[in-house]
Amino acid sequence: MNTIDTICAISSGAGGAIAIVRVSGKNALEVANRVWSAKQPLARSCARKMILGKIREIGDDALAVYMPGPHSYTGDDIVEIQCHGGTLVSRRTIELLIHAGARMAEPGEFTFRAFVNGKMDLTQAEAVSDIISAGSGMALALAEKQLSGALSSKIQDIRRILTDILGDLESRLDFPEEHIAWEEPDAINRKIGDAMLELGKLADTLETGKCYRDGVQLTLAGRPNVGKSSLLNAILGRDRAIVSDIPGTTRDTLEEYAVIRNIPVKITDTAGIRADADGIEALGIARSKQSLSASEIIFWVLDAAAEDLTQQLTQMKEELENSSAPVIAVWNKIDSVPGKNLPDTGFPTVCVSAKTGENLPALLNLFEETVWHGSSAGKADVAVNERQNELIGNAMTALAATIPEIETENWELAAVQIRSAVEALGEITGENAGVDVLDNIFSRFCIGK
Ligand SMILES: Nc1nc2c(ncn2[C@@H]2O[C@H](COP(=O)(O)OP(=O)(O)OP(=O)(O)O)[C@@H](O)[C@H]2O)c(=O)[nH]1
Ligand SMILES: [Mg+2]
Repeated sequence: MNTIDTICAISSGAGGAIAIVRVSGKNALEVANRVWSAKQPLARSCARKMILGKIREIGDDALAVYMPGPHSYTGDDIVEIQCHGGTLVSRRTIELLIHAGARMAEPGEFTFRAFVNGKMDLTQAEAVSDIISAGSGMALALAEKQLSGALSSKIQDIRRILTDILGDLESRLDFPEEHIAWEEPDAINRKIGDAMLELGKLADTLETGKCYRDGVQLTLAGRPNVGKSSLLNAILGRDRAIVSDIPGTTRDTLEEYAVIRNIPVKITDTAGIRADADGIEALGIARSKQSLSASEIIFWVLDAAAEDLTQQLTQMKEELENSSAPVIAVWNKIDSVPGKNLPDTGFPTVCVSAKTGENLPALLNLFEETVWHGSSAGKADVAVNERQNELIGNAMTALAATIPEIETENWELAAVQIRSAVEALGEITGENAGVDVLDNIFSRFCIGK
């Protein structure tokens, strides 16, 4: 991706009534005016105003707006043309723009330009991608905070402290004879320790970020007829799965997406598991077991109204023997046996009625607590991704190696280590990011962003 060409792409999603075609680069105005026309061409005098005109060749009505750099999304001159949606008009407009001198933008190229032009750093560019793919309000809120620079400023604060220390170490190496007021080794190490603590806190938000960005896999399992599908419907608030009093109603696994307590969740309703099944039912049960092993949280549903409570518990323990995911035991159908004494399941347990909705909020609360392992992780205001976490890990390793060097006043080695920590943090914000890192990040964007 170079930053010289004038680039264009359809920036709006597929299928809308209106399409937004974006042109960015030093010739944006000239190129756009060759394709779009009105009484007056687009010019600086009408910057940031929407003007009604036409796409020249097609004669199609289209609004256009000129946003001169550097006060535009990319920092370059931008023209955006709003034409009729559907593929024909917008594609033809792109063809005309290319004919007029623009080139098709690569995925993420507009945001890449914004990064190169200093409109945002790398964590903010990553946030743009997160905003587009956000699957829940919380994922969106986190991405918005990151876009506004919440993560960048935390990283920059730590980086600044380390850069100051590096300056101190380098001056000792450069002017060993001078009596400058250098900091005591203990004081330097205290600062490094504080920086490591802050970095550790950021690394701890990885799990939160994963949950909010990628969601959590929840499986509803149990023997036939206990009310798994009824529970799915109750959680979703609509009749998604077929429910009947015939055991073995759900034959195949069934997947649905929901947002529970702000957490995006893929819920899998499964075929009831029992020992002596054959034919199609046995195939369905094999799938239930596959889903259990891929699950990150399991609701094991039990029938509180049945007679064989202890047998149900024995089966549950057998089936979950090899499962590593946290389990919540759910006694269902308590509406038909109010006040019944139920045995201890050995797991965190909630009694509910999928039929009346009784106690469903308690189940969802327990689900939320389980996702966050009872910590306040879900309330984090920033959440790092895998890439950022790895670099934080590198920085922490380098800082840990700096401490003994400072203790023994081995300034040269201390400076080498701390410089590599500073560089790792710089790679998070993009200051030290290599071409391959940038390619990798921006190639994950969609075209037009
Ligand atoms: N009284 C009462 N009945 C319920 C409740 N939940 C489910 N049922 C009934 O239990 C029967 C089985 O419900 P399903 O939701 O189909 O059970 P399932 O576990 O999905 O069953 P399979 O798909 O066969 O494994 C139906 O007749 C439901 O109406 C409940 O909370 N209270
Ligand atoms: Mg079912």
